[in-house]
Amino acid sequence: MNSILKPFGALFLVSAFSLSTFAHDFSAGKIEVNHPWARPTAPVVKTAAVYLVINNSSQKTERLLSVEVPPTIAQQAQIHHTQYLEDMAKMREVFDGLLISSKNKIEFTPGGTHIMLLGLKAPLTKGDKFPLLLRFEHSGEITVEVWVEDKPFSDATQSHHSHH
Ligand SMILES: [Cu+2]
Repeated sequence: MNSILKPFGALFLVSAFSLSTFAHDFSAGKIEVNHPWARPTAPVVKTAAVYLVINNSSQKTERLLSVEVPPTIAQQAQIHHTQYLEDMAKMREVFDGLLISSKNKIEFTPGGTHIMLLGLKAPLTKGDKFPLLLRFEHSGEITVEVWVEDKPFSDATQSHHSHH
């Protein structure tokens, strides 16, 4: 685990320049990540879930291998599935990566697949933004910016305001 976390510091510095302040979408090759967001957390809560959409426009199946956040945000980030067993929702870590088939997308949503932050260092507050690293099998690494907000708004279409 330590060896995985080490490169993050350098990576974060580099990616800070490529973070777009205009659109909230991020891409590497044929992979696009749309609107990463998380809900605000209560002070006593040490976990949080991050949601986003991953689009794979390539000809081959892509695999999300792992996710990371800076140690200043949380101790660990994991990919989780939610399974329902006899009306009980149970979260399971995805160890072998998450497949995104060719020309397809995966939506991480409340009650479904999500990225779990464990050992939060501070509560997530509305308006906060923090980096999240996604590591893909073919497309390499993408650092996205997670926005802390009450709920997601549909991107793109609402970013254009008419001028009177
Ligand atoms: Cu979870």
